[in-house]
Amino acid sequence: MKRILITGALGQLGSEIALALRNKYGSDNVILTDIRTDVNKDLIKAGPFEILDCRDGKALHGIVEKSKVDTIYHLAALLSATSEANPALAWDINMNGLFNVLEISRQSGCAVFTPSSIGAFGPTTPANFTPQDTLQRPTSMYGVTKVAGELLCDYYYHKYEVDTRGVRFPGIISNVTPPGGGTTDWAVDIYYEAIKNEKYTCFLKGDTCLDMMYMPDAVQAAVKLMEAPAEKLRHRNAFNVTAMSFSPEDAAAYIRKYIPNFKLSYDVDPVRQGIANSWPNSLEDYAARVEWGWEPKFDLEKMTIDMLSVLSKRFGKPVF
Ligand code: AKB
Repeated sequence: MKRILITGALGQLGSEIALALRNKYGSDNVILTDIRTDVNKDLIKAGPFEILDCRDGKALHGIVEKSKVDTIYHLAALLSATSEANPALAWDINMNGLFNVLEISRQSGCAVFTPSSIGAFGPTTPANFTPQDTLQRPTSMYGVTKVAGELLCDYYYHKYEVDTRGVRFPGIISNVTPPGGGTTDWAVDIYYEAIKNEKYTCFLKGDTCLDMMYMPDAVQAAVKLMEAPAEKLRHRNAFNVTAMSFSPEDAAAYIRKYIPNFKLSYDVDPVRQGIANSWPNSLEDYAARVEWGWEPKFDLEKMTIDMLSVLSKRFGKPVF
């Protein structure tokens, strides 16, 4: 049976990957770590949990050895807008955290999943159907750490045979744990505000198209890639994956099918708009499909129906 450690386990992605892995491998075999304890208390209570700052390599090593960990899902990182507001902290957390995870994995023989992002691309990357192997010259600090992270993971694979794997996640939409500090956070907020207030003020321009994915597909991507036979993987760090590409106007049009009075207005944040403008409009994810069977289940319509039905029940505001 696998022994898995997750860093950043209480965050948007971590909290749902943690649940999926605990269901699959048993709660006792999935050790959650995070710097906080004030959120997702049910997850903390349901199995092993340790307070951990991934920049503390000694503490991380101690948990890996004590719990006989063989696989690390390294999800602790600052997202794009927070990274741009504090580039030094972003470098410290995103790079030193990853370096510690890789070093400990080299010493203890762990496999490592690390998410990269569409943020690893930049304004000189082909913007439409962005290929798997292409120019990567990002202009945000988040992007710099993501490209450096991809290269570092490749380095540990080639030099030390650490089984490193990763995907370039687009914006992830979920209704469990909110994201924080990302450029794509609007795509979550718009559904909450549509249900709660029938209106939303977006911080990106209405025609800004970005890749997105619903959380069940994101969880599936991480778990499926980590279970893929190694000999099938030609790429490792990191695979393009996408499920849909849409703009605030597109999302609003789908929401209006169920909430006809929904109003979308704008208060554009130049920093996040600048980051979004430097990212691709849509990715091509052929390598992931061929090498490990990536296949998303949710498009914009299916996701909109699911988001609205979950949130309408939660907030007692029926829309269907
Ligand atoms: C962000 O907006 O920073 C993230 C990402 C696309 O990596 N959601």
